Amino acid sequence: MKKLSIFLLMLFITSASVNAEALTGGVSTVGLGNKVVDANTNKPIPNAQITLPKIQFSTKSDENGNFNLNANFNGETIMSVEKEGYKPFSLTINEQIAAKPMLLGIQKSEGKEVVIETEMLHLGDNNFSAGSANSSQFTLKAIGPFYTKAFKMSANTIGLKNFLVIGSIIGIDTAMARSMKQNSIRNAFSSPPEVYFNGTKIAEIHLNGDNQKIPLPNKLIRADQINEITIQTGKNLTQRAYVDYDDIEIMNLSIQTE
Ligand SMILES: [Ca+2]
Repeated sequence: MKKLSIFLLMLFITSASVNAEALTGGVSTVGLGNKVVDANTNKPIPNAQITLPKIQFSTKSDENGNFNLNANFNGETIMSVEKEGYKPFSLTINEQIAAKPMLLGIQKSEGKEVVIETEMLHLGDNNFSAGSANSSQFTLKAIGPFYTKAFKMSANTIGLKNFLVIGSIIGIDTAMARSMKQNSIRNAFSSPPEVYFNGTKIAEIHLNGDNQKIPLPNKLIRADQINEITIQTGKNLTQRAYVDYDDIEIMNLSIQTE
């Protein structure tokens, strides 16, 4: 057993030095060669914070916008990029995506969006199947079946188009998510998460993905007053013995006005 561990250790050291050589030679290897740029100008963005909340990995881009993901994770995970003056950005990645160089274009904030939440949220009950979409992802304790946030909207938003933008959402186990092969559960599926704006249901979310934009009906906006967004997760429709909420994770909520 000891011999085996020493052998494995040697193997590890050997492969690590191969990677190091590739790096100094300027060749991209696993997790290397990623860059953050301004989506409009393509100019590199230094000092952006790149985070994988699942495994509490965090790094910053260098003066040329470059960063490495020296992180181990399995399955899909949410990666977020934060930089002052820019819109919060997140992306669902997996090992295959992370193995290739990633070019991330982030957009300058125009002051037209209201950031509602930048922390990763886990809705549900921490009871989920191993085949669930992104089940290996769940490390945060569930805050319960719903999330609510109050925020102010100015009077001029009524004449414009307004959206709730969900940066990333994973773990949804609806029939549609199953048919799109977003999970590997064979015998169960859940109702979709529902979105409420000032008490009225405005959307159902059937699929996992990034940057989902949900229109906010203008007639529901309370101008210059407190407005409220609620996201309620679905229920497992094949479990009748008890209530099993669909465990999902959400990152980066904002209201955008166009
Ligand atoms: Ca559950």
